[in-house]
Amino acid sequence: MNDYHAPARPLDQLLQLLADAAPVLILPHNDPDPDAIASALGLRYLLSQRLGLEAQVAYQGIIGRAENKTLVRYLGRPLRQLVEADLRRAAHLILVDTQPGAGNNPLPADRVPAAIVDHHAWRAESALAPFVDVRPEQGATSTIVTEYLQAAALEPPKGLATALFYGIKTDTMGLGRGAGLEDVAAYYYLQPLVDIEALVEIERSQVPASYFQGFVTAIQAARIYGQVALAYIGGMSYPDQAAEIADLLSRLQGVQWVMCTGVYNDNLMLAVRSRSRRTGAGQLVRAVVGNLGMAGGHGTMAGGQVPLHGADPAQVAERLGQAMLRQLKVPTSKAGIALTA
Ligand SMILES: [Mn+2]
Repeated sequence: MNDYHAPARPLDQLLQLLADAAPVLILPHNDPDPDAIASALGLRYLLSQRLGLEAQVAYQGIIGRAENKTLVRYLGRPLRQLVEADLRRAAHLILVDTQPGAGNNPLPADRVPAAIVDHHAWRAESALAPFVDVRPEQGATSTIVTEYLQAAALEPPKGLATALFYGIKTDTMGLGRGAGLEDVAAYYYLQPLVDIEALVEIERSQVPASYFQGFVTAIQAARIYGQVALAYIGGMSYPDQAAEIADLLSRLQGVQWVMCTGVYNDNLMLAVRSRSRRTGAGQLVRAVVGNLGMAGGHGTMAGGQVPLHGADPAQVAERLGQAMLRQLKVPTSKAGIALTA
């Protein structure tokens, strides 16, 4: 499943494919994170510098995390929300940090993207695209795009370098998670080009009061079943909230696996974390979600979403929690222990 699908001379192939000057639309995954945003912008910069082609970058969903909002504000809001007409207008679609059928991008079912650049597990649907660069062994798509820029002898301007650096930094937790040698090389290549003041501003972004309320709710809702922590946090003001809380709970002593669920736009969003080499987060979330929705991710972190279609989200969360415990062979009869009194 983790096949490496990197072309031999990716830069040349990509530029050749898009040299017909037809309109290009770059699509990061929905609710784009820094890695998706930076890789989309890096590709756009490459195309403008090497082909004189002004590609559009548009996303579905929202940029919710305070840090990500600060990042796009700092970059001058270079990407916008996708509208239906964008897809029709574009002759070439490029998917970054996602693949066809992953369930987290706006690619229409009847369109084949011209190019796919991603670091998630290989999906069979990707084989149809004329250009595919999928490298699951790498920690960030920003690393792949940085390599393209280097191959094209293009030094990224300060803003783009900062975004790419932050993309690698967040996706690999500062090179600590799932980073390969290429990520390390790209990270240190970018480091002297980074706008340090801006990066500090981004990382220290202030958050609304609801952010703290979300943590209070989550910590009160958390239940510990041996090495497993489950938390259903109800309504969320942005879809990343479940992931932030899952990250926090995965630091609890003795915990190996975390699943945090919450509601956003009539979907139950899932964030799963694993500290175990035996059962990774990606395989876990796929097993838990099954055919109820979409799921995907890496060994240590993964996510998914289940459309609610009006169902009671607390009940759906409960069922998924039971499925998670069954997967991890925790007796489901066991009562969970609250984190706080
Ligand atoms: Mn990524």
